[in-house]
Amino acid sequence: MAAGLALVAALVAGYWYTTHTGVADPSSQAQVPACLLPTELPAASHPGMVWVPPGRFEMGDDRYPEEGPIRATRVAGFWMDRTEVTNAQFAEFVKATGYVSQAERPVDASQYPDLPAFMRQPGAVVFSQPTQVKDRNDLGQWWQYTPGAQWRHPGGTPTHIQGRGQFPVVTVTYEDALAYARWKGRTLPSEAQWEWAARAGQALAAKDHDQPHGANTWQGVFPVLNSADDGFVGLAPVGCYAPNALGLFDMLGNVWELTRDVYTANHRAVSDSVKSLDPDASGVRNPQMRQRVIKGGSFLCSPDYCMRYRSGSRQPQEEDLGTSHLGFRTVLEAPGP
Ligand SMILES: [Ca+2]
Repeated sequence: MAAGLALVAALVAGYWYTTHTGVADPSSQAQVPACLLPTELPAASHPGMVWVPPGRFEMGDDRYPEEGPIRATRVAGFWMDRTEVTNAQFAEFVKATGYVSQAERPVDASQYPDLPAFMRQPGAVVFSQPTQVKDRNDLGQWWQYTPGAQWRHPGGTPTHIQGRGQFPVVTVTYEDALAYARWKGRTLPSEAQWEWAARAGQALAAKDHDQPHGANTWQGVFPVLNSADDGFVGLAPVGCYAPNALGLFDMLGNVWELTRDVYTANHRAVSDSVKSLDPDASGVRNPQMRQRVIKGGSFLCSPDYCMRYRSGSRQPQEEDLGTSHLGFRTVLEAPGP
């Protein structure tokens, strides 16, 4: 009986942990779901990637000010990872190169003299679901800087990625993502490339702002109630939902994805061609601005709080700060098939 109660208690605790952090319960040995990707043709030119044809489209959206103005944009063809980069893929990179991610390194105190001591420890920002909130403008009620959080422990030290090789790698920074991409002989997508790929050939600006079906987003009342009608409370393994018309999985939802573009408050400030010229640029106009554009929204995007599960949505992300809802995929600028 006691053993039975202990088992129930453990299951309840595990459920709470997973639902509130979106990452693995450290005590759980349960089988973690994985989703089967369609088999690629053996003759695929670049395995794991799909060809995104060139095109001209109306880039942007009008749901939030930072998405406009909608403007005509031309993109050359390129190859793109068909899924977000996974823990298994990032582990392979780390094993081959000995790379130490930014979340594992101490913060340079001279660069950030005003940071409290705990934020100078290696770590990342982790989402934790509160049971109630007083003010939805106070993000600190559900986002916490967590020493010890890094790609192997995306929810903090007690959490792990065992059995989660097919989940998107998270808490990676711009530098980490670019290092991985270069190791593969690739780069990160520009914002225009990413948005064109997510649109999958649709040239006109999207007017549909509805929450997408077939994507890992948030159903319920953010951030206190997550009904997980889409099947996942937290992160989902890559490829659990149908791909878009180009064969790209999870462009919307699951994790936000880093681009190489410097973030500006709207698209009038810097032209797309200038923003994307140099992946190492840490601020085209303002050297203090160390933010990159992220795209696609995440499992935390909900209709009642952050409708950013759209191709035209965009947000800024500090270059050197990892979070538990942020990942990436790579592109290869090479001739088409
Ligand atoms: Ca979900």
